[in-house]
Amino acid sequence: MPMPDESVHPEATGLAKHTVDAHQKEEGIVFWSGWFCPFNQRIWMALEERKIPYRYHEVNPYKKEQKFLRLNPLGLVPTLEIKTSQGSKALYESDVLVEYLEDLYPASDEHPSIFPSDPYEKSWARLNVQHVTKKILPQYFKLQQSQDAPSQSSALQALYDGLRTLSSRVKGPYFAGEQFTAVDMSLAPFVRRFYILEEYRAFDHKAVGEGWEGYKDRLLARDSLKNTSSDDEHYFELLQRYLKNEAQSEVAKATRGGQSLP
Ligand SMILES: N[C@@H](CCC(=O)N[C@@H](CS)C(=O)NCC(=O)O)C(=O)O
Repeated sequence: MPMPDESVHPEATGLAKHTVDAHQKEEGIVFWSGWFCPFNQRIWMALEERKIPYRYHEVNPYKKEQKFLRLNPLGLVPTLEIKTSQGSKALYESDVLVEYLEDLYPASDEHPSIFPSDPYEKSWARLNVQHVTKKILPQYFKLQQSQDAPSQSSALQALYDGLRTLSSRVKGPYFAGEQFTAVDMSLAPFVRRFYILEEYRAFDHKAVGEGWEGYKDRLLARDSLKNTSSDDEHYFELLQRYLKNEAQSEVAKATRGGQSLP
């Protein structure tokens, strides 16, 4: 029997579909993407923010087809296939891919960087990407999948704590000031999906506290987020399996088993 997650809507919709259509010609980078995945959307945003040429290729990572596993043995999106004269090689893991793209296309007017140029500020940004990935996201997934009131309440408080810490470090309008950076990008796709937590898990943006609401509004208004986002109904179709704790993805299994995220 196929896993429930296998039956995701086959393609991006809404504004994301226009972006897909605009990236069909052959390029040196092939973006193996799952339109629905927030980790994947980080890289999609980076490609768009940095104006990097790429070809979009939709893949259902829950089907684990051999040609996909040959590129990424973990079978996860995002994956980048890099074409060379000797053939193809690949890289994966959103946090690594952001750094790869930065090295491949160093900051220029044509390809604006998503890291501050000052070395301290750059490492501070990296530290805060880690804060998002290691402190905020596990609580986000825990809150989604928890089925009883006490565990939902403790995940909700821990999520607020993580967001509050980040929010207190935002210089404004974005994390590092005027520049939109990898920190903003690491969180924005998840904030885009918070409407489901508001509806089903009593999440309240106001409860995060000072500065958060303005910051999250600026994230949600960013073109690279909007242009890589699909219609709400299709996110809900997938995320309701998390709300019922029925999802069988690696992230869902890790969350259920109390392990760190894949
Ligand atoms: N740590 C990875 C996580 C990527 C990830 O979990 N992707 C999910 C989709 S949101 C996936 O491909 N899942 C396939 C599976 O669980 O089998 C990253 O940051 O790139």
